[in-house]
Amino acid sequence: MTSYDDLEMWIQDMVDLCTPDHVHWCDGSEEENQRFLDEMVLNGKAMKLNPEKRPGSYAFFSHPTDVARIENRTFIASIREEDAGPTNQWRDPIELKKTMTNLYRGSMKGRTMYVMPFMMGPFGSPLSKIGIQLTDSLYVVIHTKIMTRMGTKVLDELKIKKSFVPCLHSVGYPLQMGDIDPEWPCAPLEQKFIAHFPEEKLIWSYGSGYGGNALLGKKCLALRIASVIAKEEHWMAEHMLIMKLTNPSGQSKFILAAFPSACGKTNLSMLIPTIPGWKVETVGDDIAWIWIKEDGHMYAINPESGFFGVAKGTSFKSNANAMLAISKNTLFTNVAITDDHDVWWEGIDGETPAHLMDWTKKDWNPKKTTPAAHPNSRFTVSTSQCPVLAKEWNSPEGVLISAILVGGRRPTTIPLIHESFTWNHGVFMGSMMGSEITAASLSDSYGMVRRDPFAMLPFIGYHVGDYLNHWLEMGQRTDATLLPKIFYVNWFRKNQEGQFLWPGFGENSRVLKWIFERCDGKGKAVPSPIGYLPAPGAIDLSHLEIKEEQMKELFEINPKEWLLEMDGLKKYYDTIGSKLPDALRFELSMLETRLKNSH
Ligand code: OXD
Ligand code: MN
Repeated sequence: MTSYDDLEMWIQDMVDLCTPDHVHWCDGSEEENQRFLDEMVLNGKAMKLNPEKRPGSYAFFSHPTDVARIENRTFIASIREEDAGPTNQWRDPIELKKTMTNLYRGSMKGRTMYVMPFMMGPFGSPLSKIGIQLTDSLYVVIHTKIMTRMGTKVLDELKIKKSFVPCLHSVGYPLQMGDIDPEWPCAPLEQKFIAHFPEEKLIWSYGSGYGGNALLGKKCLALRIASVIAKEEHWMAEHMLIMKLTNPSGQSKFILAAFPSACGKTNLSMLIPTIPGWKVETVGDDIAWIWIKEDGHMYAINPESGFFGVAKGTSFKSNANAMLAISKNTLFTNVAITDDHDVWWEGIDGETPAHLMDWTKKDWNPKKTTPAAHPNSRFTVSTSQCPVLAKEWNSPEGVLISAILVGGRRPTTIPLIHESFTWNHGVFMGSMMGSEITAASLSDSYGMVRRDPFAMLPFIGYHVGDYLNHWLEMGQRTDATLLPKIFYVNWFRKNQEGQFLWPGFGENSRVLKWIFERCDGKGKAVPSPIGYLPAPGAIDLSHLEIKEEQMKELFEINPKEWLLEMDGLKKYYDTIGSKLPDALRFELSMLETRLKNSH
């Protein structure tokens, strides 16, 4: 963190380095935002959408080489290599600063440097953190305005908090006299760097203008740097949604869920339950900052103030609330455009139009073999437009957490839901999380699970072994009875024919109901070698057409499959090395023993 007293000096140093033509301090007002949007439309960098169909909304189209987070250009530059651990790309901080300083030198020539003071978390929350991002991209400014609390008000808060995370960003495309500024300036791949300096709590990003590479408050600050601060300060920065679940009697509980990217976190956070009387409301869809308060309970805040959601696949069927949220005042990137200037993407409701402009701005028709919208096309919208926003979402106090869900896409092995025996067993479940296995054959596929502990693989700013240990330590910091219960869910189990066994979407509320009841000490469960399973009949299946056979398959625990899974996990644990906590190897051996004794 950098001291408030050093703010002006830091900015002056960066101005001297990047030599922008102008410096603009963003006030974060609506007027300023509209001015920027108008300027971008005028300069051909934004398309205003049909105000009758999508009022206040704009579309943007990135360079085809700059379309997603780039993990292979993301670096943790800790002083000691071993502090970055085996899951991060390490660079020597002195070397990396030298390389990047050369790139930044003069990189904002012909451009304006925008200074954005922004706050991650509600004003007045003990956990909230301030960042100051310097950027030469207006696209980044208008997105940061939605995704964070940005503007002059943050400077007042800075006088109280006294420190901030400096974030420097340049698209890496200086303009000489007479140069034409392209629609989406960016640097070639080998010049792109998303760099984190964990000791200094400093972020430097160069060469990309897209999403998590450029909106530095999100993945860089709120996850990678915050995970380091959180470990030092005994709290947790996690890749989790926060939802409020209310039962028909009006009692509410708050639940966290960690799923890898593109496993439906946004959809689950806005779910419309199919079981009568139950309600889901949203606190956050991507990031949770969690701490233990004096009462011994865990509380969480959502550090963001907007949704940066994947557009592709979003529809009234998959997420009606998101569709309503994005009906106005929304920024879209790399979607397709209809002839009447509205948005379209694969998976949206309705017929595929006969003609579109695709995300590369070329004519498109259904005969084309390329997708019309980029698979990582995005919408950016303020949380305030979510029709089911929980009233507590902006509370500086956070919300009391009753349950933590972990999960991923697992076509085999993992049942629809199981509950951990203890906190440590739950951390073990989080450590074994993995993303979809694509290989067809069973034995091959076990080696192909991409382990993604707590969905944090690309976002832990330090050694993964230390990270898992931090989870275990957090469990020691309070009475075990006050800790949230941990559950492993798998909506994605398939039968032999490759069909999903569980209908998903709103029907997931049936599983949430059992979780709620378990947290209330009411839901019935039976122990199994892998954890507690719902007792027969404990999951409410009323008015759901699902065969008994299907339910059996959803909950089948095949010891042979699980022992293979444990073999894969051991190999993964070996890659973590000596920093892997002994407690997790112990959980693994206990599970193995239980499985062996069960057949
Ligand atoms: C995201 C991600 O954009 O996880 O949220 O990649
Ligand atoms: Mn995410």
